[in-house]
Amino acid sequence: MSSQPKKFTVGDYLAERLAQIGIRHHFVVPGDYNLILLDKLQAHPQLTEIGCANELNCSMAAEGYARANGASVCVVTFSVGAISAFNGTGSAYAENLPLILVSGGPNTNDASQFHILHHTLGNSDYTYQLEMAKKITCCAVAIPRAEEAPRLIDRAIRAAILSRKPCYIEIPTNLAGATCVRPGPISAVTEPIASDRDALKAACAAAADYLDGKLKPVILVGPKLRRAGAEKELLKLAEAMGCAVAVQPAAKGMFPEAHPQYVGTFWGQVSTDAADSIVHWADALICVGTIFNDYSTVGWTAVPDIPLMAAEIDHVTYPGAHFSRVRLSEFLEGLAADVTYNNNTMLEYNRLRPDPRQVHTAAPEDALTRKEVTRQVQGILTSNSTLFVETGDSWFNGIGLTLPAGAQFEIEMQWGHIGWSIPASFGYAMHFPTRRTIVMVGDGSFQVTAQEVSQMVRYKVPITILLINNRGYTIEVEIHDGSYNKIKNWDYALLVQAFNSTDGHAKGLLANTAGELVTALREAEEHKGGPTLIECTIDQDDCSKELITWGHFVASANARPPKGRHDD
Ligand code: DPX
Ligand code: MG
Repeated sequence: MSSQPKKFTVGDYLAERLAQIGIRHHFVVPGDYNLILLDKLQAHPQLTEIGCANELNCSMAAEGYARANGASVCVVTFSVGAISAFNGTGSAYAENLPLILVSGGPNTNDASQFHILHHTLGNSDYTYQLEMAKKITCCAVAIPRAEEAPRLIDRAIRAAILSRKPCYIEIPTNLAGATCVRPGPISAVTEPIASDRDALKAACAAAADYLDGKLKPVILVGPKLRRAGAEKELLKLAEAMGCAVAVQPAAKGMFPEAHPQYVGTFWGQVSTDAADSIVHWADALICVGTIFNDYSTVGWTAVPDIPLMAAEIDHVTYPGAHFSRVRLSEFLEGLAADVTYNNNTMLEYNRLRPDPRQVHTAAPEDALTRKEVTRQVQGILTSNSTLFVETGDSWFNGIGLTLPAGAQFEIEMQWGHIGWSIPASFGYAMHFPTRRTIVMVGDGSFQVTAQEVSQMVRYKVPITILLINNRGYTIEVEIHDGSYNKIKNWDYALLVQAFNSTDGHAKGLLANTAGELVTALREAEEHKGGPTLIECTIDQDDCSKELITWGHFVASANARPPKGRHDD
């Protein structure tokens, strides 16, 4: 290729591998330890550099990009940058996303010469960052010599792609431009590990047998389904079985809501569409990529009390059996071929199915409420929408919505970092510029990562942000109240316009009434040259009843007294 540099370097090697695995945008914050590396990445014709305001946001933007693209990269400088980026890397770990965290590192001569360097802890041991990274990635490598770069870069990227977890690659500042061999075939990095044929066959046959002995099977879908790339195969299994299909809150949208077998979101007392009635009636629960944590089980009150059959990303476990090296998509497809049709739970659910909710439409002059915001968001969702819902009451407001076929839903429920939705939606929209990205975010969360709106302005990304201003940390109020749950109010609409400076096109709008929100949403839809933030002011005590119920149970789980030897 004529555009390729004559001298091929470690930086070029990384750039080529990133392009080969489908990365088209890399999220960066510069610093003197990574500048040569950034030059090399910039020089690659298939990579576009996206600058971020800080490394926390940069890592979260990459986290969002990985949701859209399947993998992502975040490039930062040593320690001052990387340690902030560890937060988004933790999110990628918790949320099962292959985010490649790349950090510049000290010159390879400095450690042996006992030099004290800037941006470090002030001693000459520079291994601490690599050691920290090992805990929050599936594979962490530091390149000691250019000759080792191909092996270590390939190892880290392969581990990330196969395990759907982040990896860490540290490239010393004097190695990014060092001569390196060219990469070999990319299949050596990306080729998936196939299921063990015998284990797969045995798992499907045993699962079909197990289900034959049950009368009331239900499928429960969890967030790892999409990470395993097995949504189509799940649909096949569901249709072959004919049974009810519920989703966990973090898996909303992973099974089509318009499908006749969809029975809602299961999370105990705050379930939607009476999903809990049918899940509790089941005598077999096929859990596909599920995560049972204190939030999804509503403070451990909604742990199903029947034996679970758990189909995971790379293994299957259920009462009396375990099969390793079975890929989820292959297992679901194989079981779909072996299983017997049994729609008992669907017949029962159709008798339990709640009537469609009557939603009151507010008059234009009515003060804005949470319910009215949610009703209007429902009205703008189309097959082309992606809805991001932030930690806070936005979770409950978003989960209560009905997704039209094709609409996507993004939530970060395992990590639960307030502020995630702003950079993550930005990263996501860089991959999907023609989808309409809509964010529901609280005032407290917005304050954590507000700067990243300025990148939406810079890159002219038309995201619609509904900022729900209830003057504080309401979800925390429901879990445990105190003066720390109050925050300083901002003029959010004005702030967003400040990001415009002389050349930006963000819109900041304020909606105090139902009518003002209608007008603002219309303006947002027509505005294509940058983001539109609509500050929706609601009363401080206006929150969903699901949040209150859930908050009470989570608070009791948090408050369990320690169990010591004397309490046994
Ligand atoms: C905290 C949370 O305003 O939403 O709807 O008012 O609750 P609501 P806001 O965005 O407030 C969010 C706030 C403070 N959680 O209620 S959920 C603790 C927390 C966290 N992440 C980080 N720090 C603290 N989840 C980074
Ligand atoms: Mg709030």
